[in-house]
Amino acid sequence: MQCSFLPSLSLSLSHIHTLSQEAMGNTSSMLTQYDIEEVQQHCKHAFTQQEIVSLYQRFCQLDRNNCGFISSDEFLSIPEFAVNPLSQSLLRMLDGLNFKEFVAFLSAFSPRATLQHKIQFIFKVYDTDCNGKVTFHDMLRALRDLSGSFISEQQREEVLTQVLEEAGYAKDSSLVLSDFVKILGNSGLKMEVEIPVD
Ligand SMILES: [Ca+2]
Repeated sequence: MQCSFLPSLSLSLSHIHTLSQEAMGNTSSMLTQYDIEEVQQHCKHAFTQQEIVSLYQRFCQLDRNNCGFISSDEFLSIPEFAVNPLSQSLLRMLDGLNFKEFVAFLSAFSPRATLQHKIQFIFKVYDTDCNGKVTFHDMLRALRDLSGSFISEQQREEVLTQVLEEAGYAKDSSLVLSDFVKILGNSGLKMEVEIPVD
């Protein structure tokens, strides 16, 4: 699988902090040291404690109705994301996350994330029906989502068939995580998230 087939994965949370303080809510903007450590453990230390505090502020800004989790609508309420939309599969993964899950989601984009961690994340993006196997149809759906109308359905099928064949798989193969590790293991994946620390 060529690098051009990978989703372009980068998120910027920097512009969120321009939202008013009011939107943060009062009680929800507090994290105890215990909470911070728990979240840090949950994301396998992909973020520093300071980054987690900063992410929590962003999370509270996103969670406009203070219900403890964010919806994809709330995510899209940020003008920059609406203009430059995240793919549907990423949005689907973000929908309904609580803070701990939100940090775990973002941890694949951390510079401290391992290659294995990043590949697992990409596998999830491609496994559009979440059954632990990535089929030709899963990939087509993910690519349709990622490439939009830039290429036709027929071109997409042709290119995908060719890429699979070059990697040694038939069109009816089901790829599991270890196949992704094999294919992407040497690709020098770049995934980044920008987290401003105040
Ligand atoms: Ca699947």
